[in-house]
Amino acid sequence: MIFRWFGRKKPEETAPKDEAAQDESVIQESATPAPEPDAEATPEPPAAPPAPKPEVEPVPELAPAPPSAEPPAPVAPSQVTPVPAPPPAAVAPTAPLAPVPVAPAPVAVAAEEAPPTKKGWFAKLKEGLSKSSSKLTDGITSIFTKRKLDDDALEELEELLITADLGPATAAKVTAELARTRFGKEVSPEEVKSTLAAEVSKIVTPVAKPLVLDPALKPHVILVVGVNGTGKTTTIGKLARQFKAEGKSVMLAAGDTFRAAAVSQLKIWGERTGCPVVARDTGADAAGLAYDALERAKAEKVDVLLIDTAGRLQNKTGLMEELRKIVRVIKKLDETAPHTTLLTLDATTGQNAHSQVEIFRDMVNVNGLILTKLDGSARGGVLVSLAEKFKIPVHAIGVGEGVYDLRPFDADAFAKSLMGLSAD
Ligand SMILES: Nc1nc2c(ncn2[C@@H]2O[C@H](COP(=O)(O)OP(=O)(O)OP(=O)(O)O)[C@@H](O)[C@H]2O)c(=O)[nH]1
Ligand SMILES: [Mg+2]
Repeated sequence: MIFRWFGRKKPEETAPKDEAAQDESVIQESATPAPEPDAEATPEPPAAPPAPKPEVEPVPELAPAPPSAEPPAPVAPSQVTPVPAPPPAAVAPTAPLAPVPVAPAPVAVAAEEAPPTKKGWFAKLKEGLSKSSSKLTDGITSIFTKRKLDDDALEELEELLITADLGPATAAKVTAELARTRFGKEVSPEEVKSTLAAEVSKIVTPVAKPLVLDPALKPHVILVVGVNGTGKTTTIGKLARQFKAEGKSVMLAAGDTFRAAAVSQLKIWGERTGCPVVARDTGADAAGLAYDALERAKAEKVDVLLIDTAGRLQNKTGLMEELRKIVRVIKKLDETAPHTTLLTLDATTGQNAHSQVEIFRDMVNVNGLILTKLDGSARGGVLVSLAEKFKIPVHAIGVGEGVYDLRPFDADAFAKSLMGLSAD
């Protein structure tokens, strides 16, 4: 039997925000570095720790964090034991597409907030997508005010849709559909918007699939991958909260072993959500850590293990190979794992998301997507072209930095919000 956890519950049914405090589980850091898997059990043991250097290579276009003057300080086990409280002003800037961190990012964990109501959720989605939708709706209004749907209008519309990141194929398909039904007629901007919303909804409906946990798996392993700063760690925190609210036991693995701040960031999420975090020292082998975490999750029969990974650009082959190594090593313990390989994509990056999907999919069999930062992105239309091209399930969307800001991807609500229309 398959348990559908996601997208089936109304937001108000989720646990209150202090659920973590009621949970008895506490963060269990490894006081000593976890042993490497032995050579017998793992023909490909993760041997020497990889040099941290490659992971912090300059990442001009996508790195979220400001450079720090401090070099990465190695973290001794004793130093990681106390989990720092979330900083009061922890709301980090929304992933600037700007320069280049050459050192650990500051720990960024947004402050907790109240769960939204269902109505509040649509309003939030609409507000979040307002930058994307205003670009589209302003354009549609200027093209279609008192104007017949002729070839020129269609061409302008197609161009507008392409610049709104829907991609050429989707733009052509959607305009062709409008032409089929309305060509030669005077159409109002409102009609155009609702026709487009219906077409967009048709395209994205097949990928709007909740993440399904298999209760027979102890654990269901979810590996979270993606380019630097796309929201992997934050999404893990949000998912952990949701799983806990469903009554699942959850374990987190701090597979981003390159930066001390990355481990602390996950530990804060672990503390907040009441989930144990398996971690090692900075610079430890990520595949070895993942192996240890899975071994422990199996022994403790936890329902779901979420493995964080270090951000990596899709064109850095060495780093992508490392990701494959994580997959190979955890398969020694469970050949069906990871059961879900989630790619986080930052909606503000627009069309670059396509190359991220292509390469991560080919390297590690990505079978689920999460679009983050749809709030405040003017490029939310990219979700439509991704859906049409790759047909990979979009399990959820991120609409903010808070723990409740991960929502099931509702095709209709998304399509209407993108076109600036109201819920009904
Ligand atoms: N506005 C907004 N910000 C988000 C969202 N998801 C994540 N962020 C923010 O984006 C920044 C990067 O998020 P992380 O979760 O650290 O990203 P990451 O992929 O783990 O980054 P690396 O570990 O450096 O590769 C943080 O400041 C988050 O708070 C979202 O849905 N909306
Ligand atoms: Mg991270």
